[in-house]
Amino acid sequence: MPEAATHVASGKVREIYELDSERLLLVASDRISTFDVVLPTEIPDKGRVLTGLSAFWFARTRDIVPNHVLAVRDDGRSTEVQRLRMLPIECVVRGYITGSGWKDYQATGTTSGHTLPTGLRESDRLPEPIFTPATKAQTGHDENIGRDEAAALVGKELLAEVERIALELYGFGAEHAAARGIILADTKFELGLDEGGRLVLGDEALTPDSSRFWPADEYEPGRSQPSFDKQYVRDYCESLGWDKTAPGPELPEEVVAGTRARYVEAFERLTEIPFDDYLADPRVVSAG
Ligand code: PZK
Repeated sequence: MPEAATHVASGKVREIYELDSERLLLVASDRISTFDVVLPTEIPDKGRVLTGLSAFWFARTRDIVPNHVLAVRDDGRSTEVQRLRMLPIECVVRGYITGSGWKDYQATGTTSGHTLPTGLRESDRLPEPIFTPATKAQTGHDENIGRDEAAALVGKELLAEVERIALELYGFGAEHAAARGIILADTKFELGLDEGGRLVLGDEALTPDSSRFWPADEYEPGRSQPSFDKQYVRDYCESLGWDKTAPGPELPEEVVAGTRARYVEAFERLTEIPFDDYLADPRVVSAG
């Protein structure tokens, strides 16, 4: 596929290649992970859904922050991007208390230095979205860090700008998603600096792999929420009594089909573009 490109990095479900000194190619695979394990069965078109959704958000948030996208290739799963100097923090924003934020809150009443109201239930909406930066763990899990620790990594002034941008991006995505029946519970951005030292949004943005999407019509605080995209996979894996260590189980075709349909549904609800139109010409998400 990326013929003369050098492989530079692998994520769990994505690859990065170097095109030249200034450009990288991000390739989103159809692999899916659950409980932190990549499964042996792929979800057809998952990589295209994530690539298209990211490109959609990048196009619509350009006035909030410039982004690294140069072009989405005709295959719909590969994005040519501007090479950046990535910041050494994950820029997480939470509008709801779940995941590691919920764990921190139960243990300390705080997360990333934010003192939260008492009496919150799992998955409750927060009074306002909070910026909860995290370290980039090479292996294992990212660790939430406070403002001082984050400032030590990127500098105080840059951190303030990063926080403002991350909160604005989350607000834009959450409002857009809410109007279409999807709760954007939390999300992670990665920012970098271009050759001029300007902040640029990198990585993927506001996808189900970098965010928690919850179906709004099933929202019920006081418990963990069903995932918009992965719930069939989780339910199936739980039904097997799998111990959640690698290798994960193969998925039956009805779980694959149901999960693919959920990814496509997320794409179509959020973009209001038929997924087939994206397949025919990936540039449709970047127009308008
Ligand atoms: C960059 N990652 C994360 C790891 C992936 C993604 N525009 C950029 N410039 C420089 N570096 C990166 C980017 C971006 N995006 C992102 N690692 C480096 C990552 C593995 C696979 F797809």
